[in-house]
Amino acid sequence: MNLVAGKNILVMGVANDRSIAWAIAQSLASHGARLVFTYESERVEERVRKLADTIPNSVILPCNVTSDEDIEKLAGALKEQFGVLHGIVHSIAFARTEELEGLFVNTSRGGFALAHDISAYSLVAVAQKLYPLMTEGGSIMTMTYLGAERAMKNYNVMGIAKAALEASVRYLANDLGQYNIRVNAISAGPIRTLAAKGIKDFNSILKTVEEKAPLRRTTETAEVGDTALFLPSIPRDYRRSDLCRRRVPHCRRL
Ligand code: 0WD
Repeated sequence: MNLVAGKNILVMGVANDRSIAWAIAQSLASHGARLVFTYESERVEERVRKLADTIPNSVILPCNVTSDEDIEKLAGALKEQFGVLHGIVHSIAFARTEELEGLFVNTSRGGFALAHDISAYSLVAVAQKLYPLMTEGGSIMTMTYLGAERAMKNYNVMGIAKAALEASVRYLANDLGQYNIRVNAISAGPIRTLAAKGIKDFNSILKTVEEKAPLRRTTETAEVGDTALFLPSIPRDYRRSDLCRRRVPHCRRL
């Protein structure tokens, strides 16, 4: 089945083959999406290029989300090369390692601002510049974590940034719904990735999940990938679609 055939989807946040963004990209590509990957800097360009080369027809473009200029250039390049954009996968976060251990009360002003800029505001900045390309409707999604809702050991400033991210998702969804653009966050369980390595004692979080999660195991990135696939696969005119008629008995052809 090709759930996203013919859709142009931007994937931001691939750092390596363990990245959640990479698992999402694989699910989207296996269902026919045309993908554009962004990379933060030359530091990761080669790695991202090698991964992107394994997906036919994919393109890679630079974008450091702390730079408005980069985001504007990205918007220009996407407009020129694709015209229409159907989806954005925002899978980006950053906080200084020293802010991801010990007491949250010790968070610095600079560390707080940096974590919020990269992990929360970047979604707003990207949505702002790219939603005009979503002329056929679309899906914007980001990645969050339980630490937004509960105080979790060592997650600290990232939990506050994720709370800001989740609130941004609600406000963006309210703004962009009128253009048939959905905005969602997926809250994944803890997964051992590069970003997770920065959280002190991450192994004990994984162990707790193995003991307490209903499935008694941690989440696989591929599971997050397939969950993410559902969002851009929703037809533009859902109420007129076969999907709606089949699954919702009271939903008649309008
Ligand atoms: O347990 C986990 N791994 C969870 C992660 C559980 C729940 C949610 N998440 C979230 C993260 O908070 C993040 O929002 O998922 C998202 C993706 O994280 P990931 O896949 O765990 O981590 P990683 O593979 O490191 O990708 C994050 C990437 C960066 O990687 P590095 O490690 O190089 O910092 O975000 C990108 C970068 O590629 N990134 C940026 N991209 C553009 N501009 C920037 C930036 N300024 N900073 C970081």
